[in-house]
Amino acid sequence: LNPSASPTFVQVHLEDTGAVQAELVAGLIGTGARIAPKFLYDALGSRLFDAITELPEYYPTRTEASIFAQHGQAMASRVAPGSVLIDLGAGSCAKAAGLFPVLNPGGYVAVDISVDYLREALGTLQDRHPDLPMLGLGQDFSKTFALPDAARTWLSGRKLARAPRTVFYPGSSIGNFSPEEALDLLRQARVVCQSGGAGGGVLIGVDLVKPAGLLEPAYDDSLGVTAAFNRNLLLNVNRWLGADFQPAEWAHVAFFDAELSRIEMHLQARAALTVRWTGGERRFAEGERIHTENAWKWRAEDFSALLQEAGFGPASHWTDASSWFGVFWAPA
Ligand code: AVJ
Repeated sequence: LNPSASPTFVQVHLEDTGAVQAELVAGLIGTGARIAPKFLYDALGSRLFDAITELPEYYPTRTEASIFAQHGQAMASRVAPGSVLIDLGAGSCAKAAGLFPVLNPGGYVAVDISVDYLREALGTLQDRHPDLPMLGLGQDFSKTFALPDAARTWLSGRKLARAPRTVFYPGSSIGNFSPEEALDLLRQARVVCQSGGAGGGVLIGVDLVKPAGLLEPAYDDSLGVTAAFNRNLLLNVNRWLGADFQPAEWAHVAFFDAELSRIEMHLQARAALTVRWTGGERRFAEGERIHTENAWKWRAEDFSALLQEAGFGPASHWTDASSWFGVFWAPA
């Protein structure tokens, strides 16, 4: 046991506070107000999301876990041992950690926008795996994704510069991106994979199209945890913007748009109200909504085609018995 082992952390300041505030204000003042889903994940939001994954109605996490449990060995035959596992939106790091024994990575890079939460999770994980080099990256990869210079330096320092790179993106978080944005992210992920040694690729979890009667309860559960998760975004925005959103004045709305093949989440004003922040305000009519999240649902053949369009080699995928969820591997 090496008691001094501890993960390295790098905070990537892609945007300063002013830019985040400008983005928020731009989304709030137009008709069709919107706030990006990344604002769901402050420290409390990350914990509420973890609670969501335990809800009876929220099938994705446990379905994906069952696919990993059943097909982990088959996945391991695709993922080069000793590769650097780059975990996008790592959160509690639990999924990747569960795969360490089958995938045998040579390094672990956990990327998450919620850096405080990551710090805690990665610290605990490093205690359990003192010899695995671990790097925490506080980074918003939703607009552009590339490893920062500090990460490359870190990899070189641990003789991992030429190790294959596996971009691990579980949980169907790719569903937050429109098909065009997802294509863009996958292209960037391929560049990251290709800048390591041969044998890299992506391992990615994708929620599949299913009837609205199964999808909608997963985003509007009977305990109201998803509603709390959605409303908590307003508390986070209050801190960023010095705004005075009152969560109780907003109702959680979630529905499946079959045409667009996506779940939409909104916050709907229960009454006419005005929200004020430092330097501005916005009036909302009763029933007016703020669009907070999209969760696209894919057909397996369409997602394989998307990977191919992004330049990856032929994809493999594994599903559960009901084909509710898919885990895809594609070589870079
Ligand atoms: C983390 C984006 C995969 O879309 O299912 C869960 C987020 N939102 N419940 C999802 C979420 C509401 C989740 N992702």
